[in-house]
Amino acid sequence: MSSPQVRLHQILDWDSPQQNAGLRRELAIGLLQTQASIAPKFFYDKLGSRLFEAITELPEYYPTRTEAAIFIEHLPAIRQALGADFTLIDLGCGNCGKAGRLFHAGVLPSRYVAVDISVEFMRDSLQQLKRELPAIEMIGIGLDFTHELELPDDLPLERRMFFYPGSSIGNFNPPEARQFLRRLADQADASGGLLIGVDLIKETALLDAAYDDALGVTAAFNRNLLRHVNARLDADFDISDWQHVAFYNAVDARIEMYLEARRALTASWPDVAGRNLRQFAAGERIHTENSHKYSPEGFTALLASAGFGDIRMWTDPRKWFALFFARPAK
Ligand code: AVI
Repeated sequence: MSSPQVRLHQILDWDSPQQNAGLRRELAIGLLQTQASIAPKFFYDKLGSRLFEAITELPEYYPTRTEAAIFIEHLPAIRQALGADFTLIDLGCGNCGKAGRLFHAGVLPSRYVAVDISVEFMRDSLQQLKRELPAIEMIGIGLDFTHELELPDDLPLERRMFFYPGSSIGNFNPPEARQFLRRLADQADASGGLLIGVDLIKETALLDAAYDDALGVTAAFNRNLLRHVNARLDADFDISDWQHVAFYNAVDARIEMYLEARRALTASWPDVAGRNLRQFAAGERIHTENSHKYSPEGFTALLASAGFGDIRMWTDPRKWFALFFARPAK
């Protein structure tokens, strides 16, 4: 028996020479800055996506399970907000688990568009979901949507519901988040909307533990970045030289994540002129991620400034996490 079909658009192709050259350039520029940095999108090779899945199961990492509990508690209101006959556009779908749980709970779109940078991982997960729910039209898009959001031309404009759970919005700094949200508002009409999960400001100890768990899974997720960079850039980072550092910066309301050199070392990678070098002193850090936390009022204001109105919010009893629904104000 043939399995039900999903449509795939692979806009991002890590292996196309042109895109690969752009990604290598981006990595090299980041590594050569005074404060070296690697963009968080490089976390998500196949192993990185699996490690992130494992993070979501950790006792310390409360966002995923708190968000799931909000969905269960407020399902009727969420269903009512989304309405019927809509297209769910899942930004950073990962293993499609969150959308799948919504569908199995009876919140059913007529069309599901799964977008992710981890193309292979998304394709496998989407094909599995299609086998479970063959009646829903499913489209997969391999895309770095943090830069551009190119949707298929034949995707109807009406009732586009953007789905951005998990507080991934926190991985942008607030001005970039506003810009990104504005792009979403521009790609829907007044019948559309945005369902978005946001991690809320809370006690420092809880936040620190969520990003530096006792088992070391977040450390592995962070250090795996260097494996991915070695593969992409032909670099020679020795992973055992680097340790995970993560802490809450209360002034900027964000977790900051770094890789810290355990000793003085040099990393190198080839370029047209030979080899590029970056020397690191012992204790020097590579910035790998920020994860911004918001107050309910702060995120409401951000949505409004990005062109959204009719804003609703649901939260958990401890007010650790919030789910917002908003419509483009047109
Ligand atoms: C994907 N993103 C929302 C996660 C977060 O919480 O910022 C990524 C993560 N980094 C470390 N743990 C989880």
